[in-house]
Amino acid sequence: MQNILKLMGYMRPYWKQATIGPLMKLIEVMLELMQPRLVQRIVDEGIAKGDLDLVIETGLWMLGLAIGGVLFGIGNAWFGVWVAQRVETDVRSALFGKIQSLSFGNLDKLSTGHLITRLTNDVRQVGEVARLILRILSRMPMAMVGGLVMAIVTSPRLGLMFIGLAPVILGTLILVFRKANAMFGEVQNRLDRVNQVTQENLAGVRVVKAFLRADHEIERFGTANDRLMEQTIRVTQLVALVMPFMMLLLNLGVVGVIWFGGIAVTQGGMKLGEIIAFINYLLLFLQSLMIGSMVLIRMSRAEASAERIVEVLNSEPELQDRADAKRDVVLEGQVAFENVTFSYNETADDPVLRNLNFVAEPGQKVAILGSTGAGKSSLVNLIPRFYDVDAGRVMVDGMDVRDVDQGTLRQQIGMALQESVLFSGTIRYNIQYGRPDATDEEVEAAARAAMAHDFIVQFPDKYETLLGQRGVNLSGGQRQRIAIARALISRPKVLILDDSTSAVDLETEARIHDALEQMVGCTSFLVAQRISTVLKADKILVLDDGVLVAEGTHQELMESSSVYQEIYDSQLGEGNGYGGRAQC
Ligand code: DCP
Ligand code: MG
Repeated sequence: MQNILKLMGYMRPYWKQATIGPLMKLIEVMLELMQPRLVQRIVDEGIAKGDLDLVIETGLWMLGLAIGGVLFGIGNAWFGVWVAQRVETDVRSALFGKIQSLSFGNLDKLSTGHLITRLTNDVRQVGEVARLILRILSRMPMAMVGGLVMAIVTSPRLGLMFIGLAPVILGTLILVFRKANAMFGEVQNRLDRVNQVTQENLAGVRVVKAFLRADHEIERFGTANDRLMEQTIRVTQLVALVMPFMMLLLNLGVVGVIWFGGIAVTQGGMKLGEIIAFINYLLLFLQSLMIGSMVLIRMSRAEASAERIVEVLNSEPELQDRADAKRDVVLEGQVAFENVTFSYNETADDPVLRNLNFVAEPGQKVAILGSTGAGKSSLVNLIPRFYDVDAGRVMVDGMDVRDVDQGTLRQQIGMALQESVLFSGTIRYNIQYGRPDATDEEVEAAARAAMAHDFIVQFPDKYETLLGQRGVNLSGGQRQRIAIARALISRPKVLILDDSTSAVDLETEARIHDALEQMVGCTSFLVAQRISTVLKADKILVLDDGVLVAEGTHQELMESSSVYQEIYDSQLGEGNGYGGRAQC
């Protein structure tokens, strides 16, 4: 229960309301505790002695107390909901904020499906627990202790009944509690799986349709869904057993009281009102115990959720800024790799990049060429320090990127990631995403440089055209060009385009590169598959399986690098074979 209790710490800012609410519950219970005594008075002193005035007077008291109880109950509900809802919202915000602060490395490990479950279902569970604690559980101590004390005060002899019942009830509760706890954990795991399958399916629903795999997906989803159902049924059935069992014990208790009490009454040692009052206190005690234990079971269910939330909240971003990290430095744009070795998984014995060395001077255009999987994206991701190197150093302007504040560094690096992800919103919003205070002229200039202006103005709404989620209503090449404009708009000192023109036709691609050429003062890294893209670069880096096999201008490489010549021949040389065609 430690995680759920930890999250209840989010009540702290609202401690006043979180205290007033349960206090009101306390008063409500106290008023309730007086009722059975009044009933006893009506029966033993009013009815038995024919004193009508006493009956009416006591009745009015009971009515007044009942009304008071309702009012305090309403107050408790009001404050309970008020606080619980805020706790839920605050936990959700904290979680969301934490996710934003995590590094690429952390995010590679947490799947989107899991994060969505945490942000929605898990957070709701925590809010529900806060509500239950403030509204129901706060009743338990007072009702149980008060009920017990009042019952014994009312009738010490019948009070012995408690001693027989209590161990049985408590024992059962603890047993069920333990078992349910573990089972609820499994429910959450299976719910995770359902969410993961759903999320993956929705993200790739077009692929599913293209490959006619809907049946397979339905089956996959069905399996996960059924497994969730089975486990939920199992645990719900277990918990459902508790109520009838408790009712049985409760009724046995009542029968016991009436049995022994009845004998005592006929023998003249006890009055009828005493038994009635005692039964009422017994009921109050047992009901609170039952409802309270239900709440505890709910809490143990929420513990699994809380654990997953706390796990994210406690995770530290893999990349931290040093305390003395340099802020507010203005970059010239020199980038250098010194003996860089990098792998995503430090235990892997085959690193993704091995012993890389090169220097890109400010303003140079550097092209990175290499087959798929060679490590091109990995290389450029090291420049804005999305990941840390295993060995060696990545330098900007002679500073190790680990010595520069991440914000300062990334602000001056414009990047179009390999997968051009856009957000729902207008085209202008998406371009301005790179620099929210950019003016309309700057947006247009960036769009022109990225060869996006012409197609944007052909839309009826031009820059105000609304994009769907992830920019679905654009073609792949259009999306790439908006992503380039987004990278350009911050007028970065270092520009990285990771295969950003792969879906653009050759002519437009050439024009984009011409436009980039005009942009002075920015060091650019162009990851490319096509050799035509790299012909004009100041420097071409040829990567092969994580190793830098050649470096130089087109002319130099044509003379010195056989790997480069091969690529050239296969794409632009005689025959233009694009070798190794797949057979149809
Ligand atoms: N890799 C990994 N974990 C990631 C990303 C990549 O383990 N989060 C691995 C897969 C490849 C290697 O790293 O074996 C290099 O991947 P890159 O994405 O750097 O490769 P490229 O960018 O060169 O390939 P492509 O041209 O397909 O984009
Ligand atoms: Mg790549």
